[in-house]
Amino acid sequence: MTIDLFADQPPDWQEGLGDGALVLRGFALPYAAALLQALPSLLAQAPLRHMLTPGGQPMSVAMSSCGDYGWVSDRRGYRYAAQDPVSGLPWPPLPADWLQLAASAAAAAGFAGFAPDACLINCYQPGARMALHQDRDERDFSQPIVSVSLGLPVVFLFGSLQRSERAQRVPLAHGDVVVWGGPARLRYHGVLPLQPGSHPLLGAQRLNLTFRKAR
Ligand code: MD3
Ligand code: FE
Repeated sequence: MTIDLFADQPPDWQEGLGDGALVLRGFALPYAAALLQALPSLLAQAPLRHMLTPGGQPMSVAMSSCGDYGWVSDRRGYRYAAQDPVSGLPWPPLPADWLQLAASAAAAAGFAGFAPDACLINCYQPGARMALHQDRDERDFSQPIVSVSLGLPVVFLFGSLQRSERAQRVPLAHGDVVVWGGPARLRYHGVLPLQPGSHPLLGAQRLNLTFRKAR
């Protein structure tokens, strides 16, 4: 019998980002083809759009959703809605293999039984960015958020519970999955402007899928 001195260490594809946040490098790679295969029909039903901030500015990131609820922003504010305001129809259903990826990533990070009812689809073109914000439109902050990065790499900003505190910079690449829960759930976060480039599967863009339990 051998004694494993590193038995308490996570595998090297798992990186802690402080309490409650875990990067699973490349976790989505085996799912990437299936994820991308479902996209055209999802986006045909619920097209990507540049939503307005409550202040009336179009966001640089183009967004859509699937699942029981979608995230909506307009002059009235931010909220989850059961219908896409563009079509008046329900959002397309969350594909089964997307759900399976989200649940298995959450389980790997210690959140067994994660059952998201919303997936926000963010599409970044070069120059698109996301300012520091908190995700607080969901009802139950004990539920984690699972994010999947696809396409061009980006620098993710991971702040603290106060906007003013300095954010750490975390590179996120194609196939990386991050699970944000527990004490990390309400940390400020954002994304630096996407740099130009070309990804073999996605060309000059980055997609981010965030799986959430909205209600
Ligand atoms: C940390 N999206 O859609 S995903 C968002 O890359 C959003 O498109 C970014 O922030 C993107 O709201 C970042 C990573 C992420 C998502 C939710 C979080 C990080 C988080 C919630 C709490 C803390
Ligand atoms: Fe966010």
